[in-house]
Amino acid sequence: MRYLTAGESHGPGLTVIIEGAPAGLAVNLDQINLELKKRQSGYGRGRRMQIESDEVEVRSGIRHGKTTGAPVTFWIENKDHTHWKHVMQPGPIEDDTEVKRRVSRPRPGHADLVGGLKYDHRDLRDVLERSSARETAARVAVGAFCKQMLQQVGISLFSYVRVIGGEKADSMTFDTLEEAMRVIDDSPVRTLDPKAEKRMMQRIDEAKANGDSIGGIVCTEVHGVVPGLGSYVQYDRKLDAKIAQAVMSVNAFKGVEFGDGFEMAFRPGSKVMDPIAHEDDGYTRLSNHLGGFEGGMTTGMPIVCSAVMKPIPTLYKPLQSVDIDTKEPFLAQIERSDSCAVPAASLVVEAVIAFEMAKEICETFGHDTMERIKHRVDEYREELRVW
Ligand code: EPS
Repeated sequence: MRYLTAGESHGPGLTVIIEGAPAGLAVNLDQINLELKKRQSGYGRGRRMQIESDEVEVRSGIRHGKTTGAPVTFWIENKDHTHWKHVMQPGPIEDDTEVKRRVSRPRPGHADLVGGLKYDHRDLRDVLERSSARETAARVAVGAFCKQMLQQVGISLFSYVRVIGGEKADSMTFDTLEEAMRVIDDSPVRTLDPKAEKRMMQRIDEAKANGDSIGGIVCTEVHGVVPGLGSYVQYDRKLDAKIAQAVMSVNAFKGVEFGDGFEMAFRPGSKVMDPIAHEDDGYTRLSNHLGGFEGGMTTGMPIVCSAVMKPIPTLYKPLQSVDIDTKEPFLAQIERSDSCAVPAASLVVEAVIAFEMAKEICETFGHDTMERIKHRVDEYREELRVW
């Protein structure tokens, strides 16, 4: 299974083609649209999110509510495009900087300058239109689709915010996953700790007032995982490595860890490995410091993957940069932006992990029909009970 996205931030919209998904999967579009809505609604988003109301339109691969096995195409319209028709028109245009909304002052931390050097774009808008995090709406649609596949085989995911602008959430315990998910959905910053939530929102307000931006740490958990997904036999078959690559591909992410992650550098092995036990249901672990992976394979414990997002580079109080026409130092061009997108990004990270999980399930248990995959996963779970 694979997917490709296309589309610019202020172009007509985003297209995504998912290829290799099994036939016979019942697809709930409302569920996909709900995820898109959640991605748009975190505290700290800018004015653009009031313009957009993202919804997928199916263009191929789903008929009468079920996948056919053919490529699935989703289209998400950019409502803001009506204000950008001239700026984004594909046909030639007279050399009018005003109309083109040409960008000549690269923003530090963005793809602007390096993208310009690489593709010889003297109008940096040709870089920023595609490097924009608008593209992540398409990836959330893919993730929401994949979550419906995973649900069929008893695997569920959720994500939450652990840190925003230095404010750390305490770890919380909940009786059920559903309860935790409800708390996250009710939180404007998608965190589990109500005390930290207030402090995080204060930091966002301060950043906004100062023309600054803040980043944070998000965490995705995957539950109901079968052991043995991914393989130790070759570097490019390790599932933790594939997930790390997917997470690092999300705009503005700078680091990934599994389980206790970077904390492990401060502890001896006896406080890091997860002791093995055997129960009625088969093998289990007495802890989950390693975040659900050994040897690049799932252990069957929940996958716990955290990742750090840098503050958004577009600052209302810009940093020094150089004008690419005059080579004179200037303050970088101000583009409309968000002061914090960490809550939204938690859903994007969850989405890309959902895709890697669904892909791995297909690779391990077959691609053709959802029913067969389901049957094989059930059989495997049964086999492991007595192994
Ligand atoms: C973004 C800048 C802002 C964000 C945008 C990503 O958009 P604009 O430049 O139109 O104001 O709102 O995010 C989205 C559109 C989105 O859907 O997440 C950027 O520079 O990356």
